[in-house]
Amino acid sequence: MLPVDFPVYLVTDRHQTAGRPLLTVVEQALSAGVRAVQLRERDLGTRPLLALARDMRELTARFGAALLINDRVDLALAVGADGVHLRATSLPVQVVRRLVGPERLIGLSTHSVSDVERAETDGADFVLLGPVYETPSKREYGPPIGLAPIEAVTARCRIPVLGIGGVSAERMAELRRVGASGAAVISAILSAPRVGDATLELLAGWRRSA
Ligand code: TZP
Repeated sequence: MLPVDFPVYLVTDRHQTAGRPLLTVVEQALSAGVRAVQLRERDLGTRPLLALARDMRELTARFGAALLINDRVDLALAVGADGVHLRATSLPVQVVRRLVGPERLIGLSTHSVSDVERAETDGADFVLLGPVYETPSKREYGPPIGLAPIEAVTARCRIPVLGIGGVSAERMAELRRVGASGAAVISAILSAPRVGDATLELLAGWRRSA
């Protein structure tokens, strides 16, 4: 199984690229050092999502980066993705593990310490915990939970925890200080005027705090 050693996990949203093609923007992020991408185009139908997942597989493989598919175990298997990213309403982790086997990564989106503890018991490989900060789309994800739950859960659990929600380069250091294994971002990369520079700044923010 691939190790969870990606401090920046890029989550896609083709509506947040300021009109630029998603694959172009993701390629710029990969060139600048992103090593894991979650394809999360939840409003795309199955056939267009399959086509995009194939392109994304080819692109991430070219950079040796991991590709996880949001929610769609079938599409993850169909395109040979490295894993699946689940949320509370997805198939349960144990069911997905039986489908994808021991080698593929299972990530899970969580919102509380108890969610993370359950994810670890259920056999998820890593979790996203958030929203940590205010995000532009805060209503969809609920109020920010702050850093305290990350600090509490990383002290108790071994599963890697990545913060999500409103993460910027300046915030990478404090996430690392409270024990996070990285951060998942959408707008900090996809909406940046210069995608490569924004990616380098996030990675440098992480490294500076070591
Ligand atoms: N889950 C919790 S917050 C969030 C998701 C998918 C959105 C993160 O987007 P951004 O732009 O990195 O704040």
